Amino acid sequence: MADQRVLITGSAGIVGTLMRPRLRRDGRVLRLLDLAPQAAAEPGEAVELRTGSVTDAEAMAAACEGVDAVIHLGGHSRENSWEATLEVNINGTHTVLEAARAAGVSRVILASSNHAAGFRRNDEAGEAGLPADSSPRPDTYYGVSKAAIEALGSLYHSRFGMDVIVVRIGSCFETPLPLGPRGLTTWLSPDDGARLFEACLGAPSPGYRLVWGVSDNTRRIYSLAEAEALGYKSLDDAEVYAAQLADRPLPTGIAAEYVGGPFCTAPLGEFN
Ligand code: 15L
Repeated sequence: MADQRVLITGSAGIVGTLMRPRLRRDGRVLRLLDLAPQAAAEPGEAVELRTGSVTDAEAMAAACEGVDAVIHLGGHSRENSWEATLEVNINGTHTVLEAARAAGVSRVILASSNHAAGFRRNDEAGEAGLPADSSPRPDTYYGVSKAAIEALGSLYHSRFGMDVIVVRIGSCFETPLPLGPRGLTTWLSPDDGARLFEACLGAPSPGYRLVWGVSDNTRRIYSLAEAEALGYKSLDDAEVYAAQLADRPLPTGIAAEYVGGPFCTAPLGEFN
């Protein structure tokens, strides 16, 4: 049987770098696309390195050739100017989806963010957690761009029958420590991140789905039910880091009340 070929955009970014070793599988080739330099292939590592921008239609058309699925992580991962956010995150995602459609790629996984729903109140989350399909309440231009790509993904599913899974990622870092106490709520461990992407790649005929990307943290406020319905099972809990964060100041005011935390008060349009 031919190898499965998975294109990862933004593969040199934080999440891409964490996923590269974790999404390695026999029978799978990872095609890794980024503008930034990437580590050379390790011996035996089945990767195809591509340099290019998600806003470049020609580069994306070439990157999507012969691909079975796309994991689209590329784009600005924090607040930026409106123009840059529009161009890279929204136009870039449109370019990726269009290239995937034209190449006959049947499955696209889009990295959204908790900041698409950043102005939802933490206390909205009931026992099961905030539902993954809560309508957008962005906290930044960045959050608006993530809400827009959720809508684009839905459009490409409805119009072209593509399977599109959108993951509203909490905070995917090696540990929750750089994030402070909020990370005990929002952390998606890298291993759980890989489990979630595997579930997204493997779920039979998912159609359009919107799921939270979070570990089963003791202090979790996002629902896991939607990701679990795809076959995801979290094995990590940020709480194991709680003692190391005990001395760090707790968020206060708006940052404490809303899902987006400090993004809710970050100056709009300013790179941070
Ligand atoms: C995000 O969407 C960012 O990409 C990431 O850098 C983190 O700041 C994360 O949200 C978060 O909310 O912690």
